[in-house]
Amino acid sequence: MTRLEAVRGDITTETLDAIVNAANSGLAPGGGVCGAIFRAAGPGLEEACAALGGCATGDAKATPGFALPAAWIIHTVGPVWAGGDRGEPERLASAYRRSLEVADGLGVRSVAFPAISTGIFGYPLAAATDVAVATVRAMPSAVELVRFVCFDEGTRTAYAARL
Ligand code: AR6
Repeated sequence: MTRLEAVRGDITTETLDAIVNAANSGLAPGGGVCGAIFRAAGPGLEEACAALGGCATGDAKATPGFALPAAWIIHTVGPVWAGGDRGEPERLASAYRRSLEVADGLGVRSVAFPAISTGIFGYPLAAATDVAVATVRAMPSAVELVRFVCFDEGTRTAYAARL
């Protein structure tokens, strides 16, 4: 059984086994939480990401955490919101599922997620948190703790309402 919780915070300071990055398909630094993770992890991360050959929307790939407290970074690419009828819910669910599969492959027991797609990618917060919580709950996994790390109070409240 995976335990789910939501906290307010900065995911780059999380001390769980792995943190998830809301990445772009090129696995390039970018902005938002992704830019913050690249800055905090240090230059080794860019080199490691360049060797991965990108990541499709809905897929996930791991690198070490480099200078981060977390041992691993799981890079996943959520969908860009385009109105909701372009497969966005399925692709967002896939990003959460694939991240947990990668976490299981690494043997990690605790994973921190940001609110994937709800920033620059424009996915409406309420709908995105529905997908995040339902998908993680439905996914059989050896991960014992999933922590949704929310950068602002509105996001934390949205998760808290669903947990
Ligand atoms: N810790 C936790 N959450 C954060 C942090 C942080 N340090 N910083 C921002 N957030 P976004 P997306 C929240 O835009 O929508 C990038 O350029 C933020 O407030 O980071 O999936 C990538 O390279 C929001 O709630 O990710 C991609 O090109 C959430 O993280 C694109 O943006 C996600 O916002 C991905 O866009």
